[in-house]
Amino acid sequence: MKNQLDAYWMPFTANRQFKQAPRLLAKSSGMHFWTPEGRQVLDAAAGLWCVNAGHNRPKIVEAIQRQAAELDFAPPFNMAHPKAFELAERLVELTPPGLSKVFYTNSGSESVETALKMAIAYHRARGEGSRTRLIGRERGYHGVNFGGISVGGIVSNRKMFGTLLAGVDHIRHTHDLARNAYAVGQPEHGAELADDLERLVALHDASTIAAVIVEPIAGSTGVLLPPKGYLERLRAICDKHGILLIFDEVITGFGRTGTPFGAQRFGVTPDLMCVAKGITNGCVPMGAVFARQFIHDAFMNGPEHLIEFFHGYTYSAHPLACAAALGTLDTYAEEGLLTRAAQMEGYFADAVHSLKGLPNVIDIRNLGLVGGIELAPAANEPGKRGFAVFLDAWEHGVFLRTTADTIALSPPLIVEKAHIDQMVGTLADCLKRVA
Ligand code: PXG
Repeated sequence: MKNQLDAYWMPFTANRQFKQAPRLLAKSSGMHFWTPEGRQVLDAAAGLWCVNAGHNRPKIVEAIQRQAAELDFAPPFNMAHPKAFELAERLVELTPPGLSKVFYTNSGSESVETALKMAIAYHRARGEGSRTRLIGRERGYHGVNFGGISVGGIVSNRKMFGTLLAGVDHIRHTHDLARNAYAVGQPEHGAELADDLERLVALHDASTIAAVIVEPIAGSTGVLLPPKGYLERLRAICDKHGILLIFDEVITGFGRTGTPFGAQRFGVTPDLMCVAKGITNGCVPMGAVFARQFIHDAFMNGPEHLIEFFHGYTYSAHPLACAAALGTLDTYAEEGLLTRAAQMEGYFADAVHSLKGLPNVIDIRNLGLVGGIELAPAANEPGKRGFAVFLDAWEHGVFLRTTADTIALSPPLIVEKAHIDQMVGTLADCLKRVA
């Protein structure tokens, strides 16, 4: 057994712990995984915030199978295939007005790099080449490539990797247990934290700043919700200073908050919007960046035979991914999944907030079909308690995500009340056992 597990260096995993007691998945369907031994496990994490329509949906499976047999690969540079255009048209029907152009990538991390490059190149294309600075936010997660970890604000994802990108700064995060603990939905306090962007403008001058990137809801860092009025204020400050606003909607995209995108739920439209995950229901790697028309148009000058944006990937608009995405959008549309989280939000909120008072719980947060349960860290051992809950829940039939000592629930959008009861009931028992 040891040899069989040796060669694979696993991502974002405690490799030595895992290989002593591996957790393997062999099959999936709907709301569930099965282990190789045939044990059924409820998926309370939509895989990794991506399987929004549930597992192994027939339309998506068939679309991938058909596509693989018909056109396996089409070079994306100077060539294309019909589904790439069809998908782009379908996607922009779902976005807030103005986000009318789609650039394909293969992951959330690539979407972030793409958006950051677009922002800098956009300003240069329109003659403001001094705007090169990128602003992120403390505790932000924007994938793992160099641009993303530079604007990101999770220390452990940054500290091992040298000096990162130059010319990056960060606004403060919005997490405030003292004022907002146990808020239901968006917290009341903290809109003024958006003014931190004014501080950075005063420090660096707006003429040096290209863009600000934030997640509407920060997921990986432990489910941090935008305070009421915060995103609106960030938008207004960006407008005032000619700074582009980038939303990283890799987690909030495709129905997680009860609208197709978080932008619609929060009523704030960014200039660039990064997505991935739910675009193909997690079945084939794919990401995309949505851009406002004026950003795209700024590139469309110069001789017509020349490339306008020197960027793209071998697998941009991959036929299998486009087919999977079209099958996914059909499934979302037929079952009303992009708004279903709004219908389930009340029941889900009551369920997660019922965990208040259990051992070590210090906050509970929710919005749409996202729940965060924050635990007090064990003395001198941050993350240990969260990991113990993850393991205990897995052993008791529920797969969930923990980051440090926050438990994140983000079930597939097909979730029924009985599943919510099971995941929250199991979690309640876990918290009692692990305490
Ligand atoms: N941006 C955001 C907001 C994300 O959540 C990425 C970018 C990167 O996507 P790729 O496809 O390159 O992984 C993500 C990814 C967690 C967790 O524990 C979440 C992600 C990745 C790993 C762990 O919540 N999201």
